[in-house]
Amino acid sequence: MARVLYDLCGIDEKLRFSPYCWRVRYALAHKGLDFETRAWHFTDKEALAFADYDKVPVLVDGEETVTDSYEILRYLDRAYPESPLLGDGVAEARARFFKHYAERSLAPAMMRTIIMDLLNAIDPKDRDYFRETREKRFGRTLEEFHSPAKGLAQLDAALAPLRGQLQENDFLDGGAPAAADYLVFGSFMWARVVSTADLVSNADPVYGWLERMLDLHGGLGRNAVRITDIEGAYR
Ligand SMILES: N[C@@H](CCC(=O)N[C@@H](CS)C(=O)NCC(=O)O)C(=O)O
Repeated sequence: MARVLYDLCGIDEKLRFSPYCWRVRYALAHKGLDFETRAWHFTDKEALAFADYDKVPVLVDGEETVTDSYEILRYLDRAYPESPLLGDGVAEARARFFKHYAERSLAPAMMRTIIMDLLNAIDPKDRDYFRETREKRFGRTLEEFHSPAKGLAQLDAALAPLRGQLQENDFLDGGAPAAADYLVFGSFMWARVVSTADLVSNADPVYGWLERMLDLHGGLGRNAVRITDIEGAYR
């Protein structure tokens, strides 16, 4: 049976922007595993009832159904031990730091910068749901939350540890990419797919890493459909 990844789509089914799904796409490519995707919308909760979950990514691998991007990476290491993503013990505990760093430092800064582009990239049938749930989460309207100047300043500060690491290594996991890179890069793919905002200047050591990440696995990220590829969709 084909391996299936339920993957968030936007205004066009080809527009795939979930940072969590991008982690898993890179992880599957890292392991050399084939998969198909099923385009999923925010409001398509019934389509995930079989997994008893309401978010993507969901990976169906034969008899196994696994939810949550980090748990999927752990599952992939258990089921396919070659080319480890997270590793075991101490390595896995350290990799987990990058999940929290991406979710708590990078993503909020990016969200402030690209939120209106993100809304525009979402399928119109999902926009009310997105607005309602996110405004509740932020405690203000999307328009009030939107502040590219603040977001970019916040991002610049949050990138400091990446700069240190990337001045010494080509990848966050050292000489070759693994889970730390994928956990963090998923957020950059999210921004890249929905927005044309320049988040990182080309003089920044992070920029070279982004370019290397885009080229990995046969240009997986570089070849992804972006909002600008969809006729009439970019504001
Ligand atoms: N902890 C989860 C988070 C997954 C998540 O939040 N996915 C978003 C898409 S980026 C989602 O499906 N949201 C559904 C919703 O907001 O109702 C993971 O790492 O996979």
